[in-house]
Amino acid sequence: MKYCGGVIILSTVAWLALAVAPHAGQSPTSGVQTRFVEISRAAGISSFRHVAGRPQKEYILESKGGGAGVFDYDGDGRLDIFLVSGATFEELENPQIPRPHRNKLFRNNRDGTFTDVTEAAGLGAWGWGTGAAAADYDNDGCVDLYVTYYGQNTLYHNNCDGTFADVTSKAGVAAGSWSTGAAWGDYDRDGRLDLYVARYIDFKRGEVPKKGDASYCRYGGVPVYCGPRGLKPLSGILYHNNGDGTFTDVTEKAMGPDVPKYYSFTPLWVDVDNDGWPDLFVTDDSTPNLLFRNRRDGTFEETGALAGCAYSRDGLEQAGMGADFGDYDHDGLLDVFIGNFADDYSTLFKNMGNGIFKDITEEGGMRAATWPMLTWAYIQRRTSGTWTPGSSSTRRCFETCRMESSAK
Ligand SMILES: [Ca+2]
Ligand SMILES: [Ca+2]
Ligand SMILES: [Ca+2]
Ligand SMILES: [Ca+2]
Repeated sequence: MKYCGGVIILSTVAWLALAVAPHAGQSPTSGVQTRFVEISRAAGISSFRHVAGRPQKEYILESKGGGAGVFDYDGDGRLDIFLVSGATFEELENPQIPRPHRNKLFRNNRDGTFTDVTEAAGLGAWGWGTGAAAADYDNDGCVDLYVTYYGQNTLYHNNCDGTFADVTSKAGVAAGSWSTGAAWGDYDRDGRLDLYVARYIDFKRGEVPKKGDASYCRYGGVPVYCGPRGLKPLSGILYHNNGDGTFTDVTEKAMGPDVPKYYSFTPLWVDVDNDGWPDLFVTDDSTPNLLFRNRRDGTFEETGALAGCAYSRDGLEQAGMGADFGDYDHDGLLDVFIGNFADDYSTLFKNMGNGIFKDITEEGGMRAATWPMLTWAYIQRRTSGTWTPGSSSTRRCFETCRMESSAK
């Protein structure tokens, strides 16, 4: 979750990041005992069922989660929950059959329970959803919602009366093919939030080999669905907000004609060099991470490799899933932690200043600990203490966070 210009921005692909304050009287790093209890049924949100193809997972499209958006859609000061569902190939290819798998919006009742208001809000559309990003793009005080899909994405304008209107066509932000994460940020500082949409694979089921039928369709010698390596990657899309309800695709103008095509998941707007202009970091699966430094003239320079945050310290591409920035050592520079696929470590890049990063995962004691896990997200414990890379307090916090994460 990022705060930008007073609005909440969420960029989610099966993403959850929580900042938890220490309990009163508790030392920030002294054996915190926060516990999580499963309450979805009691809270009234258990009617949501996420689906993504069949359990056999014949294709990579069937392997992804749906993400969520947690935002205050009705402006009552309480966060509501929007959950994104995928679909099945049968639903995709035969519109005549029932399509029960839908996104859902749950309104916060302020008493620990939620009410399903999907239909009343006009958000019950069907599709193979992948993520959501909420922000007030037209500055009318009501938070709007962008939903990404395998297929055309949807921009919902919040009517400020508990309902939304699909304005995708007028806005011109459908993107297409396979979008994953999205992020709102005002890169040109004109007071209006612009939109970056990460995309993954140019996926067409009929053109993809079956399990085990190609070298990129095996994992550890076992036949698995093909990809992402071996399949055609896509570039992201940068939409400039024109201020009149429409957007313009400025990807080439702002990022150049040779904008990289990678398997992108999670984009984040963040000012990595503290010059007051939002830069863009993109976590990519099995391909280098991207860092677009804002040139302050409406254009960007992609500096991921030069900045030291495109590859691991071993010089390898990692399979980045989710990421978040935070100033873990309180030096005023935002660092980034990236959750990667299993059989590799999740990476902590320390911001060294001037837009340069250093992989300090090993010094932080996190390399071996994160190696076995496929990490989509993590829980960030915000403390008032100062952490030194490699110190026992860093390790202690990390181990505590792992414990909490597994208790979800
Ligand atoms: Ca609310
Ligand atoms: Ca709005
Ligand atoms: Ca703008
Ligand atoms: Ca900047």
